[in-house]
Amino acid sequence: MNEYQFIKDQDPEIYATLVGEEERERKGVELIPSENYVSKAVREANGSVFTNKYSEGYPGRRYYGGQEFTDIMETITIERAKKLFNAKYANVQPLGGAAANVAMYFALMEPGDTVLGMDLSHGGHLTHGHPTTAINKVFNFVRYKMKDVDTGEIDYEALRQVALEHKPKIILAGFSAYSRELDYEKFVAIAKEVGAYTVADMAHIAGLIAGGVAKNPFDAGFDVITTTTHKTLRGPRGGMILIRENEDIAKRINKAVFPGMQGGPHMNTIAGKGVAFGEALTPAFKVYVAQILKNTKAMEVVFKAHDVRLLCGGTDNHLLLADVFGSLGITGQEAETVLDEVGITLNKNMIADETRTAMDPSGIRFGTPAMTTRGMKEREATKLAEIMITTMQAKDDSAKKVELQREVQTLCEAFPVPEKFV
Ligand code: DSN
Repeated sequence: MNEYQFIKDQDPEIYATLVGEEERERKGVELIPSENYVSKAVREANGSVFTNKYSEGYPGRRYYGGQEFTDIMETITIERAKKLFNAKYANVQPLGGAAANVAMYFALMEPGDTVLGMDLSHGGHLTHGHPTTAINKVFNFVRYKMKDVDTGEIDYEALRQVALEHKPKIILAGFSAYSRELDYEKFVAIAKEVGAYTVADMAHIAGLIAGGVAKNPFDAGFDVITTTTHKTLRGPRGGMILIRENEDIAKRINKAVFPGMQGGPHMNTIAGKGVAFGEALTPAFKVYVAQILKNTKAMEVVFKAHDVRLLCGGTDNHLLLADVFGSLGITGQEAETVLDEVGITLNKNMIADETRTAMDPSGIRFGTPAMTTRGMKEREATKLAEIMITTMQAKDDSAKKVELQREVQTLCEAFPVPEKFV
């Protein structure tokens, strides 16, 4: 039976968009590094009766009755999150990564206090204090950068100097467009010197950490991790905050999430997180995340063979940033558009010390979490990287683009979007 039968009968307009999106996801290759395909089990939980329920508060301490099943479900989800990340406490209620970060700031700081975070043009995130965000009006953000944009090495000495000068309350590690591992021990040492909390925004690499192929900041002594649950972790769209061991921090985080920031948690999404965390605890998930890294490496090899400049000089994780304007003479926007035409989705991206605009920058950002979920391996990653480069070189050649689009479609037909991971 058609899984959208009720929508089809009741609301043909929305039904048409669902069918269209399903086909788009099936027929194209998804290389946006922050996207993935969730299992059918996660989608069932997300679309379940838990969407009907108000559950302000936390398990055992709610403001509404009827919590016998929500309490059990949220507790299971919390316990799985703690196990995955080796955390003593977890809050699984944040509605997204931005909400998690804002709650974390209010839990650990007073208005006017300072955060030391990654420069936004060097891979930091909007919620790390972009001038256009509301949070930037409340807290003071200062920056560290890479020392060398062609190796990705962070300038830890400059970071220390900024910390000594500005005495931040939080030193924030993490990124949305950076492809190397961080030296978490150095962050912790500097934070100790200035009396700051250490927070890692691991939204992009949470799945890699959970599966053991990226370092866990808690092993170096970080206090808090914030994350989304829908990227490499392959869960539903949402956020989460993990606390390594400090009970006082955990209590402040809980209060900052509810009632500080949010009302009723989305219990259906929390159920989806629980199911996804269950999947991430299986041996199959470790194999999956290890393959993500092999696939990005395979793409790196092809881009380097074609002399395309890669920011950070390559990758240790699930994503790559390429300076296509500098190397191939095509802007990030042109590349995004032409690749979309052949069925490859990725995003234009500013590169470090960008000279162009955010809407038409020099770079593209792409990654392998979603294509790896489809079962594609190094051979397909290599093929895709070659198709990407040929497409960008042939951006005005319509006949060539039709041929490339057929190649992408053939690949997609051979690797259907799976419904089950365990
Ligand atoms: N929009 C996400 C990303 O693509 O990295 C982060 O918020």
